[in-house]
Amino acid sequence: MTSNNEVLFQRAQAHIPGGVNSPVRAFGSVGGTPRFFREGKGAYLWDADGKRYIDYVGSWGPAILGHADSDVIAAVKQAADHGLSFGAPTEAEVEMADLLCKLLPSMEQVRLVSSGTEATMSAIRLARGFTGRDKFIKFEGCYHGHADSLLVKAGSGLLTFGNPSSAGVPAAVAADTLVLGYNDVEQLECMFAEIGSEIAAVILEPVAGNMNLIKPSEAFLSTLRRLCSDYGSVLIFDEVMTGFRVGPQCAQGLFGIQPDLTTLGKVVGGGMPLAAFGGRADIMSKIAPLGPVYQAGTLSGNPIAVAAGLTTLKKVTAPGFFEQLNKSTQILVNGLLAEANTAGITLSAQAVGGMFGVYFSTRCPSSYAEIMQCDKSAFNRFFHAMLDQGIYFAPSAFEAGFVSAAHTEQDIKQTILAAKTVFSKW
Ligand code: HOZ
Repeated sequence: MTSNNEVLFQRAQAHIPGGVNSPVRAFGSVGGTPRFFREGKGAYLWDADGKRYIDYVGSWGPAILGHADSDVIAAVKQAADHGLSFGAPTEAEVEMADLLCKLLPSMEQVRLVSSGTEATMSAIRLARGFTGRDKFIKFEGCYHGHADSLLVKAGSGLLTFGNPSSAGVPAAVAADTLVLGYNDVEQLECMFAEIGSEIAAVILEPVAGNMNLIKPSEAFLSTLRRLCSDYGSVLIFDEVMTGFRVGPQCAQGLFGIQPDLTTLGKVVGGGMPLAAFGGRADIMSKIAPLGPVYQAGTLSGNPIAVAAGLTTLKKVTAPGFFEQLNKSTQILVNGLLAEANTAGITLSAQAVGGMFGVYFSTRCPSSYAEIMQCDKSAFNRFFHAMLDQGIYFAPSAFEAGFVSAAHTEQDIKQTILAAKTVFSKW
């Protein structure tokens, strides 16, 4: 019998390119039909056939409280009653800016935008305007949204579809994007020794989550901090994914490194389109209307999105929140590892806060090259078998997973049990 998901996917393809509004949703690399979801509540999603899944995608990160958290929904409804958008300042966005600067010691000033792409694109422009330099460094497999200069050897959907640099980006635009290896300290030192005084910025995901999950080495982060300070380059932590997801002070708090600028998204909007970039006041003061670097947005600081974000941030920074989330995520990872081990299947896995990575390889990868060595076809098999069992992981071997506060002990047990069933038939 044809499922409603199949019918919708067929229909979607008539007027939406590839049937999806963002490529990673298309199941392109795992094959099969994307699930069309009609409802989410807590840790669960229900698809167009009414089948329930335990969700480990969480809208690609924002749903840290689970879907349709009652406090967030109440705040959104209340804000909506007062108007959807004003294109003018509101008290709530001032409260959001105060809160972000209080939570992150590296953030003296912050500007709200509507997406992670806007945040990273604006941060790069600002770093260039501040330093008067054009070149910047990014790392292979890191994804910083889809602004032209950042779509070079990028992760997420580009990596998933085997086309890490997008067509349509003029060579001249990409010429100043220098791409190095994640965790490759020697390469970094060499690049700075050669042209350090020409580098406007270094941008990185402080825990990479768009080529599956890769942890940074301590030496990598401290070298980055030192070199950027020595050469006057702006260190940008892209915490769109890690922000308030790996700890109450994001990855920078976890690792004790202060970036010059930070980009935020996902959790910060609690499921609504909200993102931010901010950092040192001397850099942020270069933005219009104070300075010469232009950046703007009709829906920036949208009151509904700010209401969802504020409510979410207050809940995730409450005492004990991350202790519980870290524990749940670790139990999931340990359980998957134990079941694979029992079944004699080569699997590694790790967690950072509420993020996790599962790899069909003997050990957790620490570089782009190592990620590429993982068994992708084993992942695809695992993905579909788990989906059949009602467990929804990201449809790509190159995406991190996310646990929410709504995942109960029972949900995680059920997930591990599903993996046991899958591995027993491997
Ligand atoms: N950064 C997300 C995936 N890694 C974005 C989701 C998307 O591209 O649709």
